[in-house]
Amino acid sequence: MAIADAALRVRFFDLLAAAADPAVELRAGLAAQLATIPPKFFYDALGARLFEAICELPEYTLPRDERVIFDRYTDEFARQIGAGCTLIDLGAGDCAKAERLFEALQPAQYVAVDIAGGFLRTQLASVARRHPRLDIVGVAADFSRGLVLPPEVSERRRIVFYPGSSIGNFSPEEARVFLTDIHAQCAGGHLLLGADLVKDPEEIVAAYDDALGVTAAFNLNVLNVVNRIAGTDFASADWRHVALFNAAESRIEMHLEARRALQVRWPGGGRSFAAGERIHTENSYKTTPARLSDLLRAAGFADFNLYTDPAERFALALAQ
Ligand code: AVI
Repeated sequence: MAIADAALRVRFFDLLAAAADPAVELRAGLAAQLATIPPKFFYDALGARLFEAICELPEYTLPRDERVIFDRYTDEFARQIGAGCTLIDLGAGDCAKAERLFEALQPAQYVAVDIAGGFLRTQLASVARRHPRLDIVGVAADFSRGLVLPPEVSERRRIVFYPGSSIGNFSPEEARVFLTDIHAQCAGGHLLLGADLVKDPEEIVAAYDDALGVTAAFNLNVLNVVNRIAGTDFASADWRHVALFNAAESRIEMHLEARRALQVRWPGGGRSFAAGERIHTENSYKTTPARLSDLLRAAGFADFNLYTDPAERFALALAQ
């Protein structure tokens, strides 16, 4: 469904209504023996703002590590990609990372995709004001189970931009399936992918359990989102944020832990949680250059280069 924004020339498509019922998905995850809430539900308007705040935290160095690589290699990326591309920004958020590439890439079309549709719409209005001649398409969609793009998205010289290590929020097998689909959708174009690299576990845990408690607020806010979508009666004060590094899986895990024995109800159901019982809310896999290369190959990208910061904390892959 296109909502014309004639004044700003942003064509906006809300594909969320056509997706599977999120209330059903959430209640099934909560009813499971090991309760889960998928991380895509973090990003309501407040969650998106809290994630922006996380990116400013001293402990969460990932955006700065990634920025070092962009500062050094953006011109080289632009040379390889060529001008006039269709820049498809997955999980666009505030669109800032993609916008920093506009000058070098000179895209013919900018396509921003995000599950936080209202937030994205607001951000795109600002992007359109700053880039009045750019063809802009906004898509509110949950692409975690496959990317569907409206026909208005050009197939010409596509570059799928997936920075920030969101690929790490998929399991390795889910990431392979997801990138295989992206490979097909690139239609011979490029993928520019970010991935956080393994480092000292204490440092990783601090990045997901910061001293100010911003990540705790981000994690707890998901309960408010779930209450709205699934009709549950969570009280965030009954839960505590837990972040731990699972070395065997090379991932940080975020959980919400019940502070006391309690009941959670929703229309047509409910469950009890014992004191200390957890809801698993997010995995964030930390990779190595070798594992990232294997993943790209397995997804069908035969031709790629990896770029890291000097301390090898983060990697960007430009793949074709
Ligand atoms: C969006 N994603 C890459 C972030 C991450 O690091 O996994 C989400 C996040 N969760 C807690 N802090 C940041």
